[in-house]
Amino acid sequence: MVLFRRLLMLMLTVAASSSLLAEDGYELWMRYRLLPKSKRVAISQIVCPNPTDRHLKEAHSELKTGLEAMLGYSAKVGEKLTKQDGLVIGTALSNKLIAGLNVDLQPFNDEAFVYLPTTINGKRVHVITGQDQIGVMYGAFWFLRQLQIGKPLPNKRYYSAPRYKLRMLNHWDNLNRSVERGYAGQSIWDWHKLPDYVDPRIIDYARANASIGINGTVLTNVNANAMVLRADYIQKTKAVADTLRPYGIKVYLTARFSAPIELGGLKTADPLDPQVQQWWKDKVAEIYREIHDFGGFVVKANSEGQPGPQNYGRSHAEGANMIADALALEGGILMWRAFVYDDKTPVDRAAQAYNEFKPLDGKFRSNVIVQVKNGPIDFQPREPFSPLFGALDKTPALMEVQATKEYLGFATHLAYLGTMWQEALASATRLRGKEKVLDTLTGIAGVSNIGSDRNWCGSHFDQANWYALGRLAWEPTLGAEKVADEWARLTFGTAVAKPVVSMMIRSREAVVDYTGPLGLTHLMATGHHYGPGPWVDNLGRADWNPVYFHRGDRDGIGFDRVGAGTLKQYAPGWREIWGKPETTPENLLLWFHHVPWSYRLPSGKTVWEEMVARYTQGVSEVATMRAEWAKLKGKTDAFRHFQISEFLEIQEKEAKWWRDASIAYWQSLNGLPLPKGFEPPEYTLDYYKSISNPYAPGNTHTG
Ligand code: GCV
Repeated sequence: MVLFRRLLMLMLTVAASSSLLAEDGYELWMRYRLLPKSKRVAISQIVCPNPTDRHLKEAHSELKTGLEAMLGYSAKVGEKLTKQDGLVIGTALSNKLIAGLNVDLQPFNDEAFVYLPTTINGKRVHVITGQDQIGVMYGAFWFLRQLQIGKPLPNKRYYSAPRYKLRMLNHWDNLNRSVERGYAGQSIWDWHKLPDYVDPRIIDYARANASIGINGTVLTNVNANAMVLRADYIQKTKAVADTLRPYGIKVYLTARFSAPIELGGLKTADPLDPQVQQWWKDKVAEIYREIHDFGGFVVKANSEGQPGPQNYGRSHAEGANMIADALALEGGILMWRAFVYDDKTPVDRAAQAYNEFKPLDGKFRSNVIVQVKNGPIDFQPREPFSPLFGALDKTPALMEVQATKEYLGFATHLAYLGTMWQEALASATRLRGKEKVLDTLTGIAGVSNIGSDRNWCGSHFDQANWYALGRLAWEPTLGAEKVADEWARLTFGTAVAKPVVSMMIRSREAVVDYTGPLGLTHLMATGHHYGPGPWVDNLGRADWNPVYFHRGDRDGIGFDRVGAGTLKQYAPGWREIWGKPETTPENLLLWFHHVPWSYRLPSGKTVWEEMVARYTQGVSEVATMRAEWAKLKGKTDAFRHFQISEFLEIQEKEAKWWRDASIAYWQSLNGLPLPKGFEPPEYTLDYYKSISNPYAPGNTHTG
């Protein structure tokens, strides 16, 4: 059987590399396949008088390639409108035909675009314009997307403007090309060959990002290596920046707080030391001499062993402001992460970011943005939103989400994260005047899931998370389902979109169910975080251990965050809802409360019965997804279908592993029998405890 599969895989790989069946995922959502006749729009000409201008060049070339492939002929390219059906692109300044239309662009920002179906000199035209050429480029990608999606183009003026200025990718990529929490091969930044050789793949990366509106990328890991600030590495970064710039993408780096010592030979990195301050000013000036539009830095300080201002008795604000002052001279920004925990183990780790940053609100320079993870702990399959959203009245905040699925099954588990991010973004803060979390943000940053794998993300479905990141950062109210529908149509074709979306929409909840239902959290194995480890209790600090987070014992389970005082970090409206087990929604019950195993839920089931049911439901949901995917055989290309089938099989096996290991462990605590009708775990708890995967991917440190 295994041999047969290998052979099949080989045959499919060969087929996939031929031009006949080139569906290996490399093209992402920009596949531009020939449209059915009924969906083809007549475009005989593309009118773009300045096709070599920055952003217009990229728009023009993408339109040419995309339209030719989708329409099956090449549109004439020129400055004058001579044909009956044209696509007219540019700004009023760059295109006289557009100037003549007097399109009102006033309410929009410079990244927005307007689409206008109209007539010029009696000829039918589609106009794509904006205040700036970057808007025109976004409009071009939008236009191509509309055609591919197979829905009719708007029949009147349509516009779109990004909600947030900062729509960022954060690569956790090390200089040795390993990727922390990366499951898609090596880093796409080949630092060794840069700056002399820039892999053409970087252009495709830029196209993909531009097509979904991402406009900034942090090239390096937040567990930072100071060397990236060395003169030769600045040249390497410059080469990447030069390649991404035409697509409207700015480059950022992570700054190691101790760089003045490591690179500059200083004795200290104390932010109040004038020599240290000068070092950062000089370093920033050096970067901007080479990269005039460098975006700025991201800093992880005093967290998980990273150096920071607290090493010198200074606050996060003092540390951030020192680097921010250097950046301000050049127009750069500083994203200072709120994912901190110092060496004193707090009563509740979920409380720490708020405890540290709320008192500093108003103390940061205006070019500092505090970067806050979506939940208070760490990208778990389910957490409530971080209480810092909306609580920082005078400091802008960026929401950090994780596209790479460190806690949601790595690359092989199907987990569409659009639903998870939507849950956080759409949460009501219940603070007066700040209705939803998404209203409190300056931007969204997603920890990248991109690597050197041919399909970029380690699995075909994981591309959807990159896609959703860009689309939701452009417009956070779009809705996870609509985004999934776009992606499915673009990636697999319109015919199978419905069943694909249905799988995607249920997928994250399935992972929650088989890894940690009812608000349980942080139950994974140590280090690599692959697989279950709810029994782990031997790590260096209390709040690294799963037992710290679930607090299960003979009598009950869950973390009492009311008693711990953490609930007070949320607005009074939430305190009322989450303050009592009876009013807390089931999906966060054990996050906020410690309850007896016999605690009865509104359904009449006890917590224990419900937990077993949910674990089991998670596994059967994956089995259902497998069956649904199997039905699409022959309706999608063979290669991707095969690989996804194999991954779903892995997911089902691992979901069962999570279920069985967890249930065996909880039973060892509570001594309760399984509710009627449920299968016992396949193996003993000792067996599950003995599983060891030292080489599971992604567990790297600064390289
Ligand atoms: C980059 C979690 C991850 C770490 C990561 C850290 C962070 O703890 O396991 O790999 O480090 O978050 O966000 O800084």
